[in-house]
Amino acid sequence: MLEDHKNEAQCFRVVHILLLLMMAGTAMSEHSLDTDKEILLNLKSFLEERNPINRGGYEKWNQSSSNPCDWYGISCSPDGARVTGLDLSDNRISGEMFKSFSALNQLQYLDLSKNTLQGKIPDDLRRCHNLVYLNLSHNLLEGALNLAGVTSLEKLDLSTNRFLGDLRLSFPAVCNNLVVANLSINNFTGRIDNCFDGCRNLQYLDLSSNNFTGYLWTGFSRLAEFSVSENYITGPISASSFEENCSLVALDLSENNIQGEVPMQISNCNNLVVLNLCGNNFIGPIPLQIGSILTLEGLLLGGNSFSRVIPETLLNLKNLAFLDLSRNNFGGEIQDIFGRFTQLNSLVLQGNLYTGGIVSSGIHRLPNITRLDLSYNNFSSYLPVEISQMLSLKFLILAHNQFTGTIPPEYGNLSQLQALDLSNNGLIGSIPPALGNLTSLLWLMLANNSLTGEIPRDIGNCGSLFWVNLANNQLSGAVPHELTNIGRNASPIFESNRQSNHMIAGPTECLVTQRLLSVEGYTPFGSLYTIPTRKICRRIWNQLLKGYGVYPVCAMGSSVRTYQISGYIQLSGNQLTGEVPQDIGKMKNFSVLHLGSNEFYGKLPTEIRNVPLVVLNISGNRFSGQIPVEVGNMKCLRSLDLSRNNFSGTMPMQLNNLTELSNFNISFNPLLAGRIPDRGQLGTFGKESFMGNPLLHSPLFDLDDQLPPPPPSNWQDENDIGMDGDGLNSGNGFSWEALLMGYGCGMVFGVAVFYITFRKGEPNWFATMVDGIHQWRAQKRNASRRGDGRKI
Ligand SMILES: *[C@@H]1O[C@H](CO)[C@@H](O)[C@H](O)[C@H]1NC(C)=O
Ligand SMILES: *[C@@H]1O[C@H](CO)[C@@H](O)[C@H](O)[C@H]1NC(C)=O
Ligand SMILES: *[C@@H]1O[C@H](CO)[C@@H](O)[C@H](O)[C@H]1NC(C)=O
Ligand SMILES: *[C@@H]1O[C@H](CO)[C@@H](O)[C@H](O)[C@H]1NC(C)=O
Ligand SMILES: *[C@@H]1O[C@H](CO)[C@@H](O)[C@H](O)[C@H]1NC(C)=O
Ligand SMILES: *[C@@H]1O[C@H](CO)[C@@H](O)[C@H](O)[C@H]1NC(C)=O
Ligand SMILES: *[C@@H]1O[C@H](CO)[C@@H](O)[C@H](O)[C@H]1NC(C)=O
Ligand SMILES: *[C@@H]1O[C@H](CO)[C@@H](O)[C@H](O)[C@H]1NC(C)=O
Ligand SMILES: *[C@@H]1O[C@H](CO)[C@@H](O)[C@H](O)[C@H]1NC(C)=O
Ligand SMILES: *[C@@H]1O[C@H](CO)[C@@H](O)[C@H](O)[C@H]1NC(C)=O
Ligand SMILES: *[C@@H]1O[C@H](CO)[C@@H](O)[C@H](O)[C@H]1NC(C)=O
Ligand SMILES: CC(=O)N[C@H]1CO[C@H](CO)[C@@H](O)[C@@H]1O
Repeated sequence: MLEDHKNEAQCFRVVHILLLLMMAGTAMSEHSLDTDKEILLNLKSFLEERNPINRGGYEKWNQSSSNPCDWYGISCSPDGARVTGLDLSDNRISGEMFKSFSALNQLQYLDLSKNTLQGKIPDDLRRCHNLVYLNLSHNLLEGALNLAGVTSLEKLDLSTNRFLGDLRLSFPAVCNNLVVANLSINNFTGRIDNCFDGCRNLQYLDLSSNNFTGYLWTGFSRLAEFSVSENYITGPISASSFEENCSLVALDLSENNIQGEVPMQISNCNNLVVLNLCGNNFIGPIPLQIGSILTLEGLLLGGNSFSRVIPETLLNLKNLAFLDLSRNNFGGEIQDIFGRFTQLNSLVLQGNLYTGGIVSSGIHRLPNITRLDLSYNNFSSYLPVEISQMLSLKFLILAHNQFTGTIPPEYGNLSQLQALDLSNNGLIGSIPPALGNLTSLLWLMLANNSLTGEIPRDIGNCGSLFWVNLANNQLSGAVPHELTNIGRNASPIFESNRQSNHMIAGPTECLVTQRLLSVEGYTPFGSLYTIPTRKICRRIWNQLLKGYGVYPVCAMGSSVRTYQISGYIQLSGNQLTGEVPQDIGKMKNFSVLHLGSNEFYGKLPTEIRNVPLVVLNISGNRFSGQIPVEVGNMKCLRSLDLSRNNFSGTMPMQLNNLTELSNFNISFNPLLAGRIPDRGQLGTFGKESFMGNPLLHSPLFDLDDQLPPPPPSNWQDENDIGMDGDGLNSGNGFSWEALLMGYGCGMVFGVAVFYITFRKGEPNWFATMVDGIHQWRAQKRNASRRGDGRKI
């Protein structure tokens, strides 16, 4: 009885507890806007904990309104009952990802792109069954990818992260509704050939810049756009991959190891606008059936071993604007047929083995060419005057050939010309004054020829000229003071490039960018860009052409840097003489001045302090007098080389104020006296920076024990630290070799698509243009990827 009572009471208690639990349970499962708000406030404190300063828009949550639907970055269902979208893109969020997104159980849209999120994607995300849009691109997320469970996804963007491993945990699990998937620029590995068969709705798939191996997925022909560029895909392409109803608009297989012939069935893809097969091992003929793809605007076949015959059928491609047949080992005279591609805008034949001249082919009569790149061949004729008839030319790249003779003054008639690159040829004679008529010119690259005479004062008329490289010629005479007028105003050109939806960039952009970036072993980008992919290169180039600064430059006397466009003057390795014009102070748009290994003399003008220089190299001249104390006020200097001159007096202590200096050389100025400080910036440099100066004293090392042997010859020195060569790698793990892999046709693709999508108003999906500097910095890329011997 007592027992019973006890039992009853116990039973009652159990029921009671159960009841309570059930009530609590229903209360918990009853989601509402209030619970959503609760979770968002948890998210807010989670983020605030990890981001004590520099918080994003989420910081204001709850400040203006208690209804979360009004909060920054939040969107709700049409009835306002639940939170359905969260956009914290570009919100300066770092740290790990929030682990309870699934508690927002109506969440359909999640955008955390362009932050610096780290670590793995938490398992919790797999429970977000309603997610339709997930964008985690441009972060530092890592680990294997498992999104199984996120089955409603339509758009997935994981590009530019550090994900690893193969895709099998997520694909085909997330495939049902998937339309867009961007996995590019990660570290994914493994095969792709059976991952996407189940993705019946897929239209846009970007797998570029990963480490995928194995054979190509054969199902791609039902997509609209497919890129697997920059991977390690092997094997032949099977003819059956090109189904009869192929709907591809853009196909990019560039920079892989795909072998064999290109199947003629490719012509089934009769909507193709861009076809990029660059940088593979294709052999055999270029299929003449390509000539029936009348929509084709970009055809990129460089870096393969196609046979030399270009099918006549390609002449039918009325829309063809871009033709790239670089690096195909074509020898002999340039094929005549190129002279008949009158529809072309860009013709890129660099890196072949062409010999002889170019006039016989008739390409100089092509009416609409804006870009002609014949660099890295073996042309050996005189520089053809006929090129001056190509009045639409904007980019003329003839570098690295054996062109001889003089520069025709008629080139001064190319009024649209923005880049003239004739470097590394055998050109003689003087620089024609008529080049001063090139008022659109941004680049003048004449380095490594045998040019003589003076720099014509007319060049000073080139008001938009920003990047001048005349190094390693035999130029003589004084630098005309008119030269200081260059680069005073390039806005009209930049403005017109901004207006132009046409492809202003192109395959040589990495080459030119390389030269731009690496003056004297200094790459302003070295510390900014650790992802040396062709995408970065293309963006930099595009930004430069539009006059958007890509690296920070500081104004006189200030160390505050702002993004602005800034040029260089590279005159080293000539026989230039005279004094540096005092007008030099006007050159506010220049950050690199290289006058090394010439015969300049006199004082270094104090006005130089007005130029926002980052690099100043005047070594190997006959400068004399005091080193101007004003140099100590050039706060942005990172590299200062005054070595091998006749400077005298005391070394100014103000140089110790140059806190950004990482390269300093004052050696072999034997008349220079003074004491080398043991602290401050100058105290950070070793003996090499000061040797050969017996009157200098250092508490740290002995400088007068012996006078070391004289420095190596100027020319040698130029090559060591010059515009090219090994100096390129000097910037903080930034490998140009890696960057240049894929230069050439590979990168045109994006540009071409940019052009096309812009023009047609289609989704701009291959070229996210100028998306800021900050995320480039954030992303780490193995600088040595692509270091696998692929040639430019
Ligand atoms: C993802 O976000 C990035 C950066 O915010 C944006 O450029 C990209 O277009 C987005 N991806 C998709 C598929 O919408
Ligand atoms: C890819 O993996 C390699 C080797 O594990 C590493 O060196 C590199 O930094 C990784 N790259 C990225 C983008 O995560
Ligand atoms: C294309 O054709 C194949 C058979 O050749 C068929 O299975 C597929 O459904 C077709 N695709 C479309 C989009 O029509
Ligand atoms: C050249 O360009 C002009 C203007 O864009 C165009 O009208 C003309 O048809 C083009 N010529 C050829 C041969 O494509
Ligand atoms: C280029 O031409 C020069 C002579 O003009 C010759 O010595 C050299 O071997 C040629 N190079 C190639 C790669 O054919
Ligand atoms: C081109 O330039 C040359 C020399 O500068 C000049 O004599 C000639 O008249 C110009 N030709 C045309 C067609 O403008
Ligand atoms: C081109 O340059 C030459 C030499 O500087 C000059 O005589 C001529 O007038 C210029 N022509 C034009 C069209 O500006
Ligand atoms: C100049 O010539 C040297 C020696 O041949 C070569 O190493 C270097 O690459 C050339 N410089 C440029 C700017 O191409
Ligand atoms: C620069 O250096 C001089 C001499 O060493 C010193 O007097 C001056 O305060 C320094 N100026 C700045 C801005 O640091
Ligand atoms: C994928 O992302 C990369 C890097 O963010 C971007 O360059 C590319 O255009 C994107 N591709 C698509 C298809 O959106
Ligand atoms: C991807 O390939 C690059 C270049 O071959 C290599 O350095 C890197 O280690 C690879 N990453 C992985 C994760 O295999
Ligand atoms: C500053 C502010 O508006 N705070 C409000 C945040 O929301 C809670 C309730 O959700 C209010 O009590 C606070 O006043």
